Amino acid sequence: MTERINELIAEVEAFSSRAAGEIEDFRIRMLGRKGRVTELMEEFKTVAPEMKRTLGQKLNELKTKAQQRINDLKATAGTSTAKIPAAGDMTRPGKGAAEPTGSRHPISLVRNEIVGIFDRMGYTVAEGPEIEDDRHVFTALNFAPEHPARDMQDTFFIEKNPDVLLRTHTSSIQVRVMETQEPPIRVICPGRVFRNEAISYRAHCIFHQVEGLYIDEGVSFADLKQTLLHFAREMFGAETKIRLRPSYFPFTEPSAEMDVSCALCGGKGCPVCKGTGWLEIMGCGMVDPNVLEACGIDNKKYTGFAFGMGIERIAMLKYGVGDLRLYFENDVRFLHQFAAAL
Ligand code: 2NM
Repeated sequence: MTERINELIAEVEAFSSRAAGEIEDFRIRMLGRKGRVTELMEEFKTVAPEMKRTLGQKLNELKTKAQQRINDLKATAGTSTAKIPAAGDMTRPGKGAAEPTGSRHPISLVRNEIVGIFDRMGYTVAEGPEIEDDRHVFTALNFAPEHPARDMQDTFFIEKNPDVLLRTHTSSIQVRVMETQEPPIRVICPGRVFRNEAISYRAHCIFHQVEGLYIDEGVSFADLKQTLLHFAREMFGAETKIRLRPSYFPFTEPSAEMDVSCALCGGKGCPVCKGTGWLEIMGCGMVDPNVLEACGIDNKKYTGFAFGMGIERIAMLKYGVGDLRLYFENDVRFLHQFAAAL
């Protein structure tokens, strides 16, 4: 009998469950009316009196242990599922960056960089409508009535109305600024522009420009040069050199194209600068007095300079993009390459 009691004590100690049903079954099997412990209690009545003391103690130990074990298990039964909140364990370590992060478009990156440089020189950003009228795109900017840019082949007109068109440059924003603000004026105008071009790797009917304008008393070509030199050094590095070549635009006189020394070869000549050591990046000049007059600014009192650049071209140089069309296709394989840039 001692042996059977010890076996049952071992069984009680080994038993474990979190399921309330299993624990109740175990209780019935041990302590129920026909349970193992109850059976032994019955048997105990018949043992020899000299055995009663030790066997009685053993039997009590078994009964107490079984009862204690069952009570303990019942107290924790069901907790593993019932008490965990629907969201799961909130203290569990995270899975890391499971959601892929987005990236800025290279055109936005370069635009933000250009705007940032001029912002630090005290320029403010101005924007304007993409659908414009003839006056803001051509007439106020000193384009002659028969200028070829006014032709259907270069400009998108809307519904055959010659006075509703898509802007071909962001200078139309600057006309709106000059019409409404008194000098001193310092604005930087980023935006989309539209030209009726056949799409290829080097031309597109939509592209992006940033143009700048500075008007005050006594503004000279020297101010233009120093401003653009500072811009070039900020944008392409402190070692960058600039050169200005004479050019022509209807809205500036004199006009120039600005080149920067090629950052890839340091000016020695390489395939990117086609052996010249220079890269053309923008047009500029002193605002034509006719433009100031057309916009209601006293051209005896004020002078100004203006400049304009294509964002796609600068982004191509900066990121080594060989085909303009990539900027407009929004292929994620292209866009993801700019995820690290800010
Ligand atoms: C360029 C080149 C040179 C320009 C001129 C003006 C305005 F409105 F003041 F007349 N805005 N932008 C300008 C001058 C733009 O882009 C190649």
